[in-house]
Amino acid sequence: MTIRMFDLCGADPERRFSPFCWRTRLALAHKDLDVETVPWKFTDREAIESLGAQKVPTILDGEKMVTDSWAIAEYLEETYPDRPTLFPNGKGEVNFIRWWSEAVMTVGVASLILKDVYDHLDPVDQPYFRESREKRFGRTLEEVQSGRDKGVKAFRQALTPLRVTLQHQQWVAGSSPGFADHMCAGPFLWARATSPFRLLEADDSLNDWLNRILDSYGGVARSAPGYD
Ligand SMILES: N[C@@H](CCC(=O)N[C@@H](CS)C(=O)NCC(=O)O)C(=O)O
Repeated sequence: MTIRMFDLCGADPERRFSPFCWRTRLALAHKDLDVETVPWKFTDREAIESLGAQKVPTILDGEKMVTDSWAIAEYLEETYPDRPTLFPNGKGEVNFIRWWSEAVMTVGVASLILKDVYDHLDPVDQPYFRESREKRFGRTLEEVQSGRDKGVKAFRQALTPLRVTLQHQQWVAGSSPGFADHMCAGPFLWARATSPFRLLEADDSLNDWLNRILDSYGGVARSAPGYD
């Protein structure tokens, strides 16, 4: 049965940019499950609230609704145990990656591209995004993103644990990819979809891993609209 996934989009419905939705998109591809993505906008509340969800990613597997990227990964692992595992080493340490990728990567990337994200939204979503994100950050979108040429240096430095890990093993999850890789890739795919700003220097060894992610699973991420 085809799984339906509500997936955040910009003014261009093909431009899918949520870091959390990318986690789920890669996890579904990893499990080799049929998926139909449903483009979703921030102001399209009714479409997911009628299912009992507040945010995306949200999936519908038949009658079963699951929301939240971590909960979806757990659901897929439990429901499709015969498919390639998302947690080759169990879930324990992956939980650390979950919170590290959110606190360091997602927050870090937001401070570098937030106004660019806004620029890619459908005009109907822009007032909500500006108001909610400016409240969250306590500054205007323009202020959040200003000084990013300096800020990106600290962001790159903060990626050292990821960079060094990937100098010793092919994937964050070890010898094969897993949900740990999907979580770390999400923020990069978010930026790729919405901003020409370069998060990584051209000679950063992290590019090798990121390129492998982009080309994995039939190139599901590479073929999505974005800045390369
Ligand atoms: N913890 C959630 C976070 C999901 C999330 O924050 N999704 C954002 C899009 S990136 C959303 O749906 N936001 C709705 C809103 O801001 O109203 C997960 O891992 O899925």
